[in-house]
Amino acid sequence: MCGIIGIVGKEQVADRLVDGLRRMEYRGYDSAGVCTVEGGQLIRRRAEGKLNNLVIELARNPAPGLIGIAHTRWATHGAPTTSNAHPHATGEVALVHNGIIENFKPLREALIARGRKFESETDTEVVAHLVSEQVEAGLSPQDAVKAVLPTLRGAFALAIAFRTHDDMLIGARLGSPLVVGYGEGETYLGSDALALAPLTQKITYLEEGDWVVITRDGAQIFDAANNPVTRAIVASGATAAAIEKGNYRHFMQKEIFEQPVVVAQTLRSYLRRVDQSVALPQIDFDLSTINRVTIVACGTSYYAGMVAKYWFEQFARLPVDIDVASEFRYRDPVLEPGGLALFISQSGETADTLAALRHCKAAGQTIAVVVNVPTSSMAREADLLLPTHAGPEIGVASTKAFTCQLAVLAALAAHLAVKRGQVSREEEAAIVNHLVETPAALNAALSHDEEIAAMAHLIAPARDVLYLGRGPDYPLALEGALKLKEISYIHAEGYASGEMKHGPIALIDEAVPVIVLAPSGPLFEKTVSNMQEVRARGGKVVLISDAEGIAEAGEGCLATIEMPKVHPLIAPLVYAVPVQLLAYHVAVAKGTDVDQPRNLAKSVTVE
Ligand code: HGA
Repeated sequence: MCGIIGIVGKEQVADRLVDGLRRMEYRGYDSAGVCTVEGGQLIRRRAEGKLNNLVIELARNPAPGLIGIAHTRWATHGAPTTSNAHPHATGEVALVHNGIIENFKPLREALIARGRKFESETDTEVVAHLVSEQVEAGLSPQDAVKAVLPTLRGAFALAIAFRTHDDMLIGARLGSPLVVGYGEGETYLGSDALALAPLTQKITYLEEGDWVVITRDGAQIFDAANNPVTRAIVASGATAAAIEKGNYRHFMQKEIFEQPVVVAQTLRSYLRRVDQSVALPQIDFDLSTINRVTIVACGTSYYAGMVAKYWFEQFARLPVDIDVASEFRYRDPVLEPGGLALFISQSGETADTLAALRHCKAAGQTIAVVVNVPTSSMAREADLLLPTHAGPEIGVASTKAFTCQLAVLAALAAHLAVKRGQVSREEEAAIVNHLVETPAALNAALSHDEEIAAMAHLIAPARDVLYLGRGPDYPLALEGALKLKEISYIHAEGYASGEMKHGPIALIDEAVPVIVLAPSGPLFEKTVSNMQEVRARGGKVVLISDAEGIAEAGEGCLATIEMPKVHPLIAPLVYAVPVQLLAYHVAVAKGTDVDQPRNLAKSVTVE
């Protein structure tokens, strides 16, 4: 959330800064701004709303200069107005910030008492004043930053420009990600390597507590104790093409359709076709000794974790505890020795999940992470890194990252089952064969795109929608409801089918469509009974099932969507597709901003 970029360049930077912001728009889009340094002046341009407003502002009032910083905001403190947009500046200093300065109130009060005037409601502005105070007192930019950083609590990635220095920027990170990029006679700062993709592939990921001075000649990095340190320069691999829409109307649509390929790509790195076994990355501890798994995640990743709970229990007979990260950390969970704590996050930077990871690490748990960004903070702090290979996910509503997470978790469940002697070699081979069939099944599910688009008008007028599922399809019901809420703004709830009669059935009337996820199988009859309870009360049902299920229970439904008949293990991956497509087409029918839904942003780096 919030994207930041800085360039110390050889050529004009304003357009290139905006281009970088465009690549990070998924991180925040409620306002944006740039500040360049030229002729001993800070030249600042900001605009409320989408990035295009900043482009218009810059066309009216250009910001010349070879050095600058820029920001795309997802507001935490203060409304998304121009005066709250970053960069925040004093006469001497301008800065952009990703994160939250948790102690900003006392800092702000003290600054006001010392006569400083504030022009925004943000937490960020205190940092500009604190650094400025030091500079005005005669300290060098380096010494000023060094003096201020230890006074800040919370999370930050910062890029700071100084009025009297048109040859350097200072960056700092604690809790929020920041990378340094190296060009030819130019150096960059960015929230992620993607932002810098067209500028450079040579990247350094700063460590927690690091701060950095960048000049045209390179970067000098210091750790939290102000010791000069060397951090590795790596090839980022991020390509500008990876974040283009191609022929699709929206990133979300493109990402839904990429699923067969990226799930296959992900599975390839976990399944050994030669002996039909599951292979995990090398680790130096014995997974068979694990006696409990604690899964922690947020949002869609949490629902992937819920599916995994069914799998780990069923296949590996491992007890599983699961919680959302923001609750987990503060409820003082009991973490016994021998436990595996498993964290799931697309970005690997989700602040709540990262904090929970550190909590579990301190409590002696073995740490495993399923992340889509292998250079992320979570990846770097894990004992066992299980990457998904979804490629950059730009649509704010997660789709391909979710199915890739499920693919990895299914492989992990099978591996744990083998390790614990719960599954024979033959059974493992059978599981691998089912997983190998997933991409084809995803393609079959995607072939219903047009049909789902055609029925979107049935759901679009609804004020409320319910989703029902049982077993591993219950988290899918939750995920379906979340997708619809996120991008179409229709109120939606997911329930375990059997829970209907314990409350939600009171909501049923003709105006509340009920989407039932029910592959044929052992739980089908039960779900169909719950579906009949809905229908008996005038409820309109959309049944998502396979041919067998639809033949048995499809009559009288508002609509049916036929999925291929698949093994129960891969059903959650396959059934993710129709709920994604339904949410997508309903949002398109309603004319909402699919890729940048209101109030949301991706890569949630604040708690
Ligand atoms: N707290 C700052 C930055 C917000 C942010 O990083 N969001 O992800 C603000 O509200 O402007």
